[in-house]
Amino acid sequence: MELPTEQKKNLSLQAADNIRMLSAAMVEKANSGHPGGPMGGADFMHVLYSEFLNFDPDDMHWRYRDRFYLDAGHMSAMLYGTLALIGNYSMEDLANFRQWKSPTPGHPEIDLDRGIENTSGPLGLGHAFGIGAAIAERFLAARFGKVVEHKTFIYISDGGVQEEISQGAGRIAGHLGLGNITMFYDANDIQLSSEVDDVTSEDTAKKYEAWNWHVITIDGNDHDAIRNALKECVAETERPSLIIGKTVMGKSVRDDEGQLYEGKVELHGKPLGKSSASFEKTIEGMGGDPANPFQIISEVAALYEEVKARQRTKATAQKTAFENWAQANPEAANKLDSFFSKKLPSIDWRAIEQKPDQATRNASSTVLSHLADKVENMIVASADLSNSDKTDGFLKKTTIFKKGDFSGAFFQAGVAELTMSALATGMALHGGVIPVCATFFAFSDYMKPAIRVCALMEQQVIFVWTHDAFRVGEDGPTHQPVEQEAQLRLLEELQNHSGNNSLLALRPADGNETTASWKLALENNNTPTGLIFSRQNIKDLPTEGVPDIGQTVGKGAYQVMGTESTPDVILVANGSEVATLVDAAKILIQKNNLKIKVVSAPSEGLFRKQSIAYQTEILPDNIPTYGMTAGLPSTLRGLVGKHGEVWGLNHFGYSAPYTVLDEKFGFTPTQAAEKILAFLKK
Ligand SMILES: Cc1ncc(C[n+]2csc(CCOP(=O)(O)OP(=O)(O)O)c2C)c(N)n1
Repeated sequence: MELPTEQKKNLSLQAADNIRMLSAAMVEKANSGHPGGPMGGADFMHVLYSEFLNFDPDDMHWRYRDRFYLDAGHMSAMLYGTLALIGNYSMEDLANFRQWKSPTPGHPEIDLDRGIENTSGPLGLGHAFGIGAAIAERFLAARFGKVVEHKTFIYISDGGVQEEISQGAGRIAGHLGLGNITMFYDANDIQLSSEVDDVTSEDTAKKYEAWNWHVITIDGNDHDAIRNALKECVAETERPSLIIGKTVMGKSVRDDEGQLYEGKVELHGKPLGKSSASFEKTIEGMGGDPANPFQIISEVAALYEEVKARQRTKATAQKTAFENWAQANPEAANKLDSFFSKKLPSIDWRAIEQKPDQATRNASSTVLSHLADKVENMIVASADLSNSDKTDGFLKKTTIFKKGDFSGAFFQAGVAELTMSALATGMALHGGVIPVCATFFAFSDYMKPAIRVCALMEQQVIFVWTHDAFRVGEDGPTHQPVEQEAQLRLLEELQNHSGNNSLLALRPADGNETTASWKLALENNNTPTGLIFSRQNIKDLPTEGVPDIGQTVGKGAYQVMGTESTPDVILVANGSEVATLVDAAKILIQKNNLKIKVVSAPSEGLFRKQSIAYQTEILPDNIPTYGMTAGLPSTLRGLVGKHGEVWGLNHFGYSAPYTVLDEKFGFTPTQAAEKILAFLKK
């Protein structure tokens, strides 16, 4: 039965108040957290979830659901409170906010069962994930049509708008005309330690309009205004929409006297009871029971039962339409299913012919060119370096994304590495696509915050980094990666929540290893992978006696060159330094009659996951081991053991042709041979 309009309005407000009360109670009970933002945003959340967002309450994983991405992770209580109204959290879950192993961590972590689409906390990333997801939706819609279409809703706050990534994400969304996006900007004029006016005087509406967004400014606590704005934005299909909701920080908060105490900086990040506000008076003011605040008001519960019933009916109708389509289009439906279920097409990796002695970035290009014909759901991106990072091997076979045309599979991100990484992560979160993004290795520093959260969320994003060493030479020290690989090896070591290495980082040594590394990257669908490629040509490694290259690279480290008896020394490296060590070994064998084993170790993280027996077979700890890396010596320290030695770079490079740098920095085979002899004499 439909309620009369007036009653509906009151009920709507009651539901928002319910979210406010739950949010305040969570923070109060945990004695830590952020009550003010959630209390201001509750009105939008209620209207969105009860009237606009399409989802199936019985199947939160439904592939074609509308997506909701929260940028402001500190407002987690608001999201948990809203999702509690649809039954995805119990009152006990909420009461355990921020506690050990509770499903309600301080900042939300991806949990599709409960409706959490993304991990958020580092401001700015969450909304870029949403925009990435919207790109994935357009990509799939261009191939499968209406049945896969859905909307993407995003929630951003002042902090997210101020983070620089919003410039890249906003530019891209406007440029690509992503009309499937509606972003609510919770503009409450207050941030963590200051008022917004203290840090900016920009006209945010004009800024987004300049990027081709459709912008509406409303009273963000007025339910009818929110409703009308959402209606208008959902109808807009040519441009992304921004609703600037002027909200009140700590809406409905009261002080000890029972007077409203709203819009204060101190309400941002501490329990009401620890501020000049009163938790009890605040809850009472909204009609709740301060002694028992973890409650869903019965009328609100009934309203959400209706919401769920309506959602079920709608989802069922949409699923039936999908089934009809699938029956009429079995081939397309199978393909779509394989995309979402991460089934790869059969790829004949041996058919990929690598030219001898080439740069691994070129070898990567050869692989990409092959994959462009085979892996139809790969999206490759580059931050304006496609002809240098050699993703152009893929680009030559497809076209770039354009407004209204997502039939191609290449995303020119522009010079925006962090944005590109976060968008790629969002594409992965959406599902159905395999995102790849590329730039120079030195600029992986610009991507690190997104890589970290991507790793935490266990998403398959393939990062391609070329120009992997000081051998970018003439470009000077700014472009010469030195400590970057060591950082990635740390991320490999860091375990994700599933107990796996949070990243797979591979630095292949030649063309064959490059093909094998790409295979591993594509098959590794539960963590990000970093592929690190050289700019300069590299001599191929000897393959004599090496079993299947795919398998050996897959073990993280393997023997490239051996000796019948116990070696006098083991040489270990990855990337182009392996070929240098092979040449050094040849000198030492010939001139000094040494017995030498050379090990290529494209991924220490992967190697450490092998059996102890394998690890000791490849790198026994009773034989002197010498490592060489173009990065910081610590890159290889773990592999050479405590008696070993590593030759690496412990300083920024200098500008000069790379052959000169090789000489000056001690990276020629002759120099390596001398250093190894000196090491053995110690
Ligand atoms: C990248 C990043 N920097 C800093 C923070 C710490 N932080 C959390 S919230 C916040 C500012 C919040 O202001 P706003 O976005 O307006 O949220 P509100 O105060 O309205 O809750 C800051 C600086 C963060 N979470 N992420």
